[in-house]
Amino acid sequence: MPNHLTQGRLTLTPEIADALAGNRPVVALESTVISHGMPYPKNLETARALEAEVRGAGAVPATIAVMDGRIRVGLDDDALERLASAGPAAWKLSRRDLPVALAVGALGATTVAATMIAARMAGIAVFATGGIGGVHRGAEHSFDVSADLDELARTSVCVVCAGAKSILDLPKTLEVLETRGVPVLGFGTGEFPAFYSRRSGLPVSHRCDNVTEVANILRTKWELGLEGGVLLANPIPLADELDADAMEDAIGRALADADAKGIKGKDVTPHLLAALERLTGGRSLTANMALIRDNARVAAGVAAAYAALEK
Ligand code: PSU
Ligand code: MN
Repeated sequence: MPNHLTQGRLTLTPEIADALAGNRPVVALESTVISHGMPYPKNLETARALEAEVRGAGAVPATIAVMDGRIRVGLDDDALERLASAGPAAWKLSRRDLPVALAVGALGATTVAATMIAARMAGIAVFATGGIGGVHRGAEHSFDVSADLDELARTSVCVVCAGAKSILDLPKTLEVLETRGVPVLGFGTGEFPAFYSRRSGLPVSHRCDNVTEVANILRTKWELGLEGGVLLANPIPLADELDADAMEDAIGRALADADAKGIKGKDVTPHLLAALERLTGGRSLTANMALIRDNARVAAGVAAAYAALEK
């Protein structure tokens, strides 16, 4: 990899390093959604489409993954192909796994938590994903609460998502975010979106109607020394929304299937995503691809507005 910039364990592409040095907008993108969230080759198609979406909206995309003992910030076409074709054979890396994968030289995809860590190290303020991890249904028994929530509490990055899937317990997820001091902003909505549906009936902490307002909130939070993330929830585009009752039915079956098979720990979320895709005849996948592209577009707008404030 000639001409790549290295900073500690990070390897940045020259384009990303230049953009950051020149205070031009950069958007981080995660890779677990590529390896564990979608099947090959739709995952590769989505990864490329996301990068194009970010570029089309005037920012530089930075897809993040772990390869050959380095945190790669910005993946070229070969690297994207390598990760997408590995699929679930790549490690799924959250905060606890990141040092292990680097030390042993594993191929790893970063979750929301690990992508936030890498983005922060690189100096990238805005990150787009599909859905965040959260408090799982039945967490009072399983204790299954995603490390994404703790990361949002401590790492200063704005995460643009379409809310969270109702494979999770959304009221409990929002309670934890409130306790841990994470602003949950609705983009053009006062309601926290439920991934496939634009509505959940649950309020966000504040509604924002434009990217400048979001950027001002980011700057104010971090200037105050209040470290930690901000969640920007952007509802799925109207045309791509799925029927809420049908999805609830599919989610019930996916949960029952995971339970019957005794799926635990970090395998739960990927298992549920794959089951949903089967149960909806691929419609969940199409919706997922559409919403994540829209999030990439919005994130690019936020990154541009934030960069403009720093000028
Ligand atoms: N939710 C989705 N799609 C995803 C994920 C979550 O709707 O692809 C992925 C993200 O990478 C997220 C991770 O950070 O799963 C959360 O995993 P866990 O629940 O094991 O913390
Ligand atoms: Mn978990």
